[in-house]
Amino acid sequence: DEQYDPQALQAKWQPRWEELDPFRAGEDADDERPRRYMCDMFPYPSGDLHMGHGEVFAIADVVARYWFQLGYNVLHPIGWDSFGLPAENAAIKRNAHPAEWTYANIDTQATSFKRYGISFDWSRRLHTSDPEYYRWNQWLFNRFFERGLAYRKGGLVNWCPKDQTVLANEQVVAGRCERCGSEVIRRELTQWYFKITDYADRLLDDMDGLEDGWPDRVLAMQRNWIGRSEGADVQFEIEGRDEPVTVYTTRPDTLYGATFFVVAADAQLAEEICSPEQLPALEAYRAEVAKLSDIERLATDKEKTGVFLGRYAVNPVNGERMPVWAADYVLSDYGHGAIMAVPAHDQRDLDFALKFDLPVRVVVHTGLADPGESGAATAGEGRLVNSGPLDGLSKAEAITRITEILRERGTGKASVNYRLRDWLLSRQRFWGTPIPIIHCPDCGEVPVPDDQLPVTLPDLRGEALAPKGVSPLASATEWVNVSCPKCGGRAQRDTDTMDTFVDSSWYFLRYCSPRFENGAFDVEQVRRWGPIDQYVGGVEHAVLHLLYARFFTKVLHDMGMVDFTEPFLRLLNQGQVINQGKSMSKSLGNGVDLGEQIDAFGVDAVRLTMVFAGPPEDDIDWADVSPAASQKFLARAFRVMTEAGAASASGVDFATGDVELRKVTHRTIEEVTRLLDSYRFNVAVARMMELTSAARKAIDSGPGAADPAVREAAETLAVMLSLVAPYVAEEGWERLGHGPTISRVGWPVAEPALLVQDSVTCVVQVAGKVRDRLEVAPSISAADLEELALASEKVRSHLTGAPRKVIVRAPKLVNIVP
Ligand code: ANZ
Ligand code: ZN
Repeated sequence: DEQYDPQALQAKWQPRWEELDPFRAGEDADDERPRRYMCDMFPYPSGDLHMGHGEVFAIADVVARYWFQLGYNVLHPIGWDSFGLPAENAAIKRNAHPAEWTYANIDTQATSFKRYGISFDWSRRLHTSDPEYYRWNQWLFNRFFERGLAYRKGGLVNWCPKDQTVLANEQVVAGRCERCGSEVIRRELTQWYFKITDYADRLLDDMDGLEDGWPDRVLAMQRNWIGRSEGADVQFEIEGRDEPVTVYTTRPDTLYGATFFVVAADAQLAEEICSPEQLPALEAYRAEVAKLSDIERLATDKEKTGVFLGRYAVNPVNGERMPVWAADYVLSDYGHGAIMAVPAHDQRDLDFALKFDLPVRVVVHTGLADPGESGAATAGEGRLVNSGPLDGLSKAEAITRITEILRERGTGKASVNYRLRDWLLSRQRFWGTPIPIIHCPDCGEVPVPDDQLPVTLPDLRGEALAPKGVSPLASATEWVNVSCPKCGGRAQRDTDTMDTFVDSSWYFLRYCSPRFENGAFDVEQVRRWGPIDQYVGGVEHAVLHLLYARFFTKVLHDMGMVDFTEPFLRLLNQGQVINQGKSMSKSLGNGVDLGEQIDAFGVDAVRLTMVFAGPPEDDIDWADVSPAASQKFLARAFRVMTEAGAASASGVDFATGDVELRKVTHRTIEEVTRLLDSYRFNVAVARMMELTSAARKAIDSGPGAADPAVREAAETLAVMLSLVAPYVAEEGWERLGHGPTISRVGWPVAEPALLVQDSVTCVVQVAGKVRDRLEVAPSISAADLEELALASEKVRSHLTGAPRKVIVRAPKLVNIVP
């Protein structure tokens, strides 16, 4: 059959691939091939695969299949991130168990992945909601607990009123729940945390080594999220209070310009300091502040608010009395929850001063207008003024000097602060990993012994899962009440589950030995495969998953379990698939269904469209691309392979083929290789299209289908296409007389002799006589050719000065009139 029928090819090859299983990673210890580890961020099983999946997996598969063709021993696993809220919400709605929805969706997605032809090693498949997986979350929790890296503390936490659970800082976006969009409120709760702040410096410093492999914007987002800030702690006496209050400042050089003092309104300190007369005003103000998110509180354009606390702080360097205020623009959980306000050089302080009529004193002379009058604080460089011993110094000199002075007097010291907070781990929801802790009235927090793991979830379903502010696990009384592993007395299980980001922080290590029974992963196997050479996924994980996974890797490194400190050497963030310039959404009605696209155009055409649309980082507007055109191209490629296969036998000597076509083929090999190495996949596809056209021309109006060069072009095309359109490539390969499968037959290598650029001979005449012949490129410009001709020794020896006239007929003739 000469017709290209994508659905028929899918029906033919998918079952054969399942049988052949060509993408199993080599497990032999003596397998000498160099190894590569490709990992796609694993999917969440919320229904069938969507267009976004279609894009990311198509792009990652180009790289993985390229590595297979290059002869690497490739690990390319797949699994599911299968705990989480949507399953639970669906279960409540349908009065079912979350597992039913979850595993049904996993099956759907697995089937779709197989149809989509992604080069996975299916034998390593894992699901984080399997007890055999989450058992190791618990085991790792125990290790973190032993090291003091998992701890419980009380404090104000982010609470989503709709999902009825706490959220990590990373899950609060612009004051709203990352999942459901509800406005997040603050609640006082005792919760489990991972001590990621212990690793802040290393998380920051090790990013230097990722500069070449990671997108700049992700590095910038992580640096900003960790937010290392260098400055000084300065102690201020408060009149009528024994204890001094410490503030953190990045500008200790401006200490002489501090004219008032501000305490975070919601900090304990505010009521400690407050005079009795001002307490009612403070209480009223606090009630207002409690309604705001951090983002709103910190917004620079927000009208400043605050209350005077009826007290004075004393500036440690000049003894000046400064009124103490409480305000919401100072946060209780950053620095020390109190600041010295320098209105001349800090805009927020200036706004506050102007609102409440507080003094403004310039201490850095910048040459700009007086902030008290202009309303614009000056933060730039300048010389110090009004600052006693600092006068005349630059900003940097003054920072060094004042820090010394404070240290000598014992009222301050250099200090570093981070924006990063510890990772809040506890969730008051059902469908997650139970925290393996037993609370004993006598022994306190007792980890469930390793040999009793996993602590599996009790069998709750439907209404029992409805959010009620405490974990649904608390209602499973039999499950909750246990005896203490230490003293045997009556005790209770912790009823919270872990943030599902714990699951995704180490799954890529589990892939190396997914059935390992003696630990989270086989250290030897991770040594073999790790770290991941190429990680691919969405930029929305820039500060969540990617930061947590880096943290876990470092902890595991410190435990001696992995020998690297960064999990992902290279990171690719694919763009989004949008439609008509907008994100796809139900309300806009611009959704495109991946399954429907595949039914209409075939897997290969959809994959090729995804890869051909543009650079992998760019968004794809589905309204601007044409899967129909992709399908037409694949039909052309199919016919070239079919006709070449029918007209000649495999194994012929290509060297006897048509040289012009051979040159095109080998130049294509050379260029496509280079383009793939630099991740310019869309341009690589364009070159494949050109090769197809060249082969077509050779068949129709050149040496004909039987020419060995046509077969060479068709075989080259098949291997290249196998990265993007595996079905048509596999079929073409078979029609070219080769047998299954094309998946790892080897990447073609260009013959240098065929890469030599064509040249033409240019005649150079002086006064009508031929004086030289030059070999030049056919595409040479007239200006270049003239320069070349005038530079020739043979020509110059016949010239006495500048020529009167030069007539250039590129590329064949230069005529010089002396
Ligand atoms: C005096 C000063 C003068 C400041 C000046 C800045 C400019 P980063 O870079 O984010 O670390 N600050 C300190 N603790 C704060 C808190 N809990 N809430 C809100 N603001 C706080 O910012 C550090 C600066 O933010 C500190 O330096 C302090 O203001 C303020 F010309 O101190 B600065
Ligand atoms: Zn006990």
